[in-house]
Amino acid sequence: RVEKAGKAAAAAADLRFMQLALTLGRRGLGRTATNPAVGAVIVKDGVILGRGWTEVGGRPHAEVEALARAGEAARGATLYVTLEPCSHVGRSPPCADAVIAAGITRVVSAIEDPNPLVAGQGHDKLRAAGIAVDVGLCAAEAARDHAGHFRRVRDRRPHVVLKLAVSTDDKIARAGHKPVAITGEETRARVHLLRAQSDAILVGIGTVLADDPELTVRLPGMEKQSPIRVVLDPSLRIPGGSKLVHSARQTPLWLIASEVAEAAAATRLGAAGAHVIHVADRPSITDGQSRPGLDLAAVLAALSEKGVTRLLVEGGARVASALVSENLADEIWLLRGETTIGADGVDALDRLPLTTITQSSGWRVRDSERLGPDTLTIYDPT
Ligand code: AOF
Ligand code: ZN
Repeated sequence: RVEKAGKAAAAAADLRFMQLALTLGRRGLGRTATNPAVGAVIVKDGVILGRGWTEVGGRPHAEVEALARAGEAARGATLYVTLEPCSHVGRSPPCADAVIAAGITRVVSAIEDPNPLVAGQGHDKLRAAGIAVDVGLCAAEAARDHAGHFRRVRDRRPHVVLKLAVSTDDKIARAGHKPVAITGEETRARVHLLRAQSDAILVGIGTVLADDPELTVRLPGMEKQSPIRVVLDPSLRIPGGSKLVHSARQTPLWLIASEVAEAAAATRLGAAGAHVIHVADRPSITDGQSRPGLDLAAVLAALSEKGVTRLLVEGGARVASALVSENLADEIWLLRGETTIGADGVDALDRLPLTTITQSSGWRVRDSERLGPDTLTIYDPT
């Protein structure tokens, strides 16, 4: 019985340290692309000797940081890490080699790295050096945190989070797209945090023309963590006087234009600091109907190519429904406020009822919470 109790205590300690590593890793979300935001903790006899997370820009890697903190004390210690230590020579030598050289005797790793340069070889290298390697603790949490990296290496597109803020009657704006406050202060703070944890935010040109949004992070102390702002603007209609164009020199603004967009407009917007990316036109499929517009899959491929791994889509109805009907949304954040708009308001999804998400076997609730007077429900595809 003593042995059993000891095993349970050891498992509980493993879980606690891995959860700490996950928390540390999340500090880098939105700031490490194209690298995943990894966390690492080094522990000996229950004492934490070093903590690390992937630094801004993706280097140094988490393990190297934690090993540097632990120094000589790492000899004989356990490393908890939220992703398989790398085995490839990248911008610095492989983390697996550093772990071996430091004398770590056990590695608890949350999940294998699907990057073909690694893909199990990091774990193999550690085992070959005589290190005890346990893989899979908190794998689901780690997969969620690394979703951007996994999508990038597996599907050559970003992980896409679709945010929808709707009224009690499933509307996102008043008739004529007149803006209206739907959700409150708590929701705003939560959305800004989500922005900071994303590499880029995307909206359609309709949202820019209707709302003139800034799409930055305005949380105290986090103002510098605004992601790249991306606008789907096939014919480059964005006004030179918009807040987005005005702030393009402080916070990057990428405009996704059709191949046939006017060259003069591209030059003018480029001179204002925007970066114009041309993508092929292809009718997107909404509600079984083909409609002209940018090829969303091509847009996502172009963003991935440019290093975006975590993309937040904030509107409007047309982009949202195209993403949903083309199965390109990986998560949906449905924020429901107390406001009621009325039947003449703008529907959350263009030509699709919201029940396409809320009452469909294609989506299931992962999480639900109150944000002041509002509710946030997060849906995952089934
Ligand atoms: C780790 N620890 O903290 C991270 C890893 O371009 P490089 O050389 O930085 O390598 C990038 C790859 O390293 C990336 O695609 C992913 O497979 C892995 N990221 N690995 O051991 C870390 N961020
Ligand atoms: Zn590494």
